Parts: sequence; structure tokens; C-alpha cells
Amino acid sequence: EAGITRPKGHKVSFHYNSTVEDMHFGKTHPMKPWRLTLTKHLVLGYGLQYAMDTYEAVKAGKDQVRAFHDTDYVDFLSQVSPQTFDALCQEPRYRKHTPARHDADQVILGPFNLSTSPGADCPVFDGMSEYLFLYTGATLAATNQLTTNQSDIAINWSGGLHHAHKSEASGFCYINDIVLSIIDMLRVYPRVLYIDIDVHHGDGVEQAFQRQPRVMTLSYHRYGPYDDTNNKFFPGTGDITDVGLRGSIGEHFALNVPIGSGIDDKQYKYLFENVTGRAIDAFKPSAIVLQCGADSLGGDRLGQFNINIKQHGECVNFVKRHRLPTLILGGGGYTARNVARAWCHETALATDNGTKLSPLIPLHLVPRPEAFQTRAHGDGQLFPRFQKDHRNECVDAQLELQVKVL
Ligand code: TV1
Ligand code: CA
Ligand code: ZN
Repeated sequence: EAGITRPKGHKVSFHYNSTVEDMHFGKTHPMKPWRLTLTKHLVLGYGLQYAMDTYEAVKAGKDQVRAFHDTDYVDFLSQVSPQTFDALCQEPRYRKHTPARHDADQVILGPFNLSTSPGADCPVFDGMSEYLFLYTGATLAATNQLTTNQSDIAINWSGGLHHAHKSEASGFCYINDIVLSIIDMLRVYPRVLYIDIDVHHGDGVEQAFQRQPRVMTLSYHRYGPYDDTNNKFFPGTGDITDVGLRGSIGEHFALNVPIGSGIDDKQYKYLFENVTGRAIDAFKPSAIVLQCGADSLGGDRLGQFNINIKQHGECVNFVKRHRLPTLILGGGGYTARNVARAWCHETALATDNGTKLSPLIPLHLVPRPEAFQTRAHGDGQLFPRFQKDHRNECVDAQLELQVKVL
């Protein structure tokens, strides 16, 4: 589109592979990889590809994933499919990881917290292995752009899977691409700051670096009782008193900002800018990893915050103003149209095109709606609304339906 220009003074790279869009976690599973199709079409529709270098991601190697994850787990992930799952579970080396157990929702869990039962957080689905190694490959390529000084900001909206542990999948996350990226960064940068604005606590990243004073982790998240039950909001960790491993040299290099439901833009801005600003001043990071989970937006299917896209984007701008090498990642986000709006807006902010997106997508750049609606897993009704709604007003309408009081 006319008006979209390359940023002056910094370089942005965008890492993506469309194969991830076609994955299905299961019919009712909240994680919808096709939100990345919507994001891609908005980014291309506005012409933002002309403001950055775009790279097609390739799969990460098993050796690269082993930099954090357990060898058995990596081998299992690289071989598993719905067809091979049961046989793999019987193999001696994986059997020791297979306690027959149920989660709180009575879902049968196999090794590494993986499952083929409906309702599982971390299902085994067709194409899963390819999906995992692709989103990881995109994050590692983005990281390489930064560590070799070829980009100042690198973006991978398919990454940011912050709950995965060394030998366990958790909360829709299988490979922790964030931890792998930070491990790579530590070869080049003295200190790395990780900031997590997903509505969930970034527990996997925090735990991986709980003894590491060269990595500061900072997560903003919903914390506490979920509703009037005794259930805590997932994953239930990230209290304000949780500051890294007690007695280790990593103590005080983790920060947590637990938040109640319904926080609004003004309150979030106050918290984010004060805490992040002071963390940057004190820690003096050499690079920043920003996980931009869009489930902190108002109207999210799983989230409980009331943040508008404008404020979500302000977090990206605030980090960008520090002019440090920055990796921007996706994460959660379960109301697909708002995820796409937020991440497209943030792609524009990263490339200094934040004020140039008109509320209407130029029609000649929009893929044919009918082609879109025939997608088996597409939400056909979303597309026409896409053209009408303003990217910064969309959340407000949702909020009227879902009034939440702090
Ligand atoms: C299948 C089908 C799985 C429908 C999971 C919501 C489903 C959830 C489903 C769901 C769901 C969670 C728990 C599970 C407590 C556990 C990408 C034992 C309508 C980064 C992960 C949230 C968030 C996990 C990931 C959470 C991220 N919430 N319907 N599962 N039980 N798990 O609460 O941070 O965004 O909800
Ligand atoms: Ca968070
Ligand atoms: Zn989340």
C-alpha cells in the first residue's frame, strides 16, 4: 500500500512458514493456528512486507532443540503422530515417562503430558512434529538475525510458547522456543531481559533461568482464584513473592506481576511502564525478548483482562524505544480476529508504520472472501467483519458484551 515505508535507522525481519496455519489441535481446542492466516493476510493486505525482510522458516534441527529439552522428549516429539503414539508409548525408553494418570479434568495423559484423548491441553495431532519444529525454526532464525547484527527487531508470531518444560509439554506448548532463543542469545549478549505480556504466567521460561543472573524474566499475568471455585488461573504460579530460586545466584532475577481480572488500559500502562522501565534501568539488558500473547486483550476466549489493542501495542512501543536488539514473539490469543488485528498493528509499530494503517483494508489486496470461507477450519463469518471494523475499536464492542469490573 502507498505510504508504507521501511523504517529509518533500524531493520526489521519477519519469520514465518505458512505450513503452521493448517494445523488443528482438535475441534474444540482453543488454540487455532489459523489465527496466523488472518494475521498474515492483514500484514500482506497493508503492504507491511515492503517495510521489512521476510524469511520463510525452516524446521529446527533436533540438536538445536536439545540445547534445552531432554533427548528422549525431543526424539518422541520428532516421531510422534496420532498413528504412532500408542506404539511409541510401549517403547522401553519412553515407558519410564508414562505414568498412567489423569488430569483434573479426567483426561488420560501419556508420556511427557501428551495425550490423544479429547479435551487434552497438549493433544497429539496430525502434522504436530512438523508444526513444532517449524515454529521453533522460525524463532531460531529470528534470533540469528539479531545475534549476527542483521536485524534490530525480528518477529515470529508463530512462536512464544512459554509453558513448555525440559521434558514435558504444558498449556498448549511443546517446545520452548523462547528458552532456546535466549540460550543462543547468551552466547553473544551479556544480559537478556524476557518480558511476557501473555495473560498466563511465563512459567517455563522463568523456571529454565531461575538460577541464571544473566537472564531476567518478567511476566505480567492473571493470577489467583479463577471464579467462585477454588481453581486457580492457569498455571497457578507467578506470585509477587516469586523472584527466582532462593539462595541461588539467580535470586531476584525473576519478576512477577500478578494481576486480578478486568485490568484496563490505564492501569496496565501504569504497571507495565513502571515495572518494565525500572527493570531495564536496573538490569541494563543487552537484548530483549518480548512475548506478545494476545490473550491479554479484552474479549479473549480464555483471558480475563480488559486491554485494548492500542495499549497492547504500547507495550511493544515502550520496549522499542529502548533501541535494544529485540525479538518479538506471539503466544496465546484465542479470539482469532483480535489476535490478527493486534499482531498486524504491532508489526506496523515495529516498522514505524503504526499511524499509517487505514481502518479499511485496501480491497484489491484482500484475498477473495469466498476462497477464505471455503476453508474447512476457517470461521467464515469473521471475514466480512474484518473489513468493517477498525483495528483499534474492535475490542471495545466485545467489552460491552462482557463487562468486567476490577
Ligand atoms: C481441548 C478442548 C482442550 C477444549 C483446553 C483452557 C481445551 C482448554 C479445551 C483450556 C479449554 C486451559 C488448564 C487443564 C487444568 C489445565 C500459548 C487440568 C475452554 C500460551 C494454556 C492454558 C495457555 C491451559 C497457553 C489451561 C498460553 N485453559 N478448552 N486449558 N486442567 N489448562 O487449565 O499461555 O496462552 O478451555
Ligand atoms: Ca505473562
Ligand atoms: Zn496465554
